[in-house]
Amino acid sequence: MKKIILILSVLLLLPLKIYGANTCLSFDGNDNVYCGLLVTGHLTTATSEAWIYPTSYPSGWGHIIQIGLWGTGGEVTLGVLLRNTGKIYVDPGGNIGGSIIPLNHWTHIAVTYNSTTIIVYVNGVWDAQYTYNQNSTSDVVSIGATRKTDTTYHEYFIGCIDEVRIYNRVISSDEVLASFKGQAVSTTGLVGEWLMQEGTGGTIADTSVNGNTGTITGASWAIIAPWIKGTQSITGIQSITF
Ligand SMILES: [Ca+2]
Repeated sequence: MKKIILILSVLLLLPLKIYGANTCLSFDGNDNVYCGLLVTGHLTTATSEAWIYPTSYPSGWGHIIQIGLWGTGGEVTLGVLLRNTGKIYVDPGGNIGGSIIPLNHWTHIAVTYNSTTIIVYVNGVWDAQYTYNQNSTSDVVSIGATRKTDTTYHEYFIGCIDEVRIYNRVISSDEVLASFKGQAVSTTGLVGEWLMQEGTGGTIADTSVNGNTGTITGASWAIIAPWIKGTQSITGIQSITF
């Protein structure tokens, strides 16, 4: 009887572990999520942020969050990538951040721009700053790979991505730090938020006012994300290993 109860308990707990956990998406090197058109025209100010857990550096570039289309006649509004050097790379302009992003750790990335200046934050701390020249053709959003003007993909991220947010404003350094700590940040200007809490299925919900559901191609669900948004402070922790 005890054995039956134990088996039943395990069977009952398995789904709880999937659906009660903070899930994320795992990208193995040829996957992407397409979230559709963010805004008509171009964002002239923006912030992109995400938690990333790279398991391998890409051979060239691995796109984390892309706003815009890249390719013939196209250039992104704001692209946040991981380079084969382990550093954050920002498109357009080929600007590379200062910190090496560790493999098999969670790291928080935020990038802001105000039409002329890009600022890169790593784990809530200023990492690099650049002069910027925006020149996009269409502000569509892709996660995990570069979407080209012919709608094919390349430059794949390898590892996990979670809690992607896009604002149509430059969030402050205090807000970046608060987000890193899992604290609430004003939703003013929040135009895309994909928390990846579904844990199953082929889409991710956009919990911003825009409701741009993301379509998953190839990426799988994982349960290695450590906290649920806004419910747990991780003050002082720079990266987390599981
Ligand atoms: Ca999540």
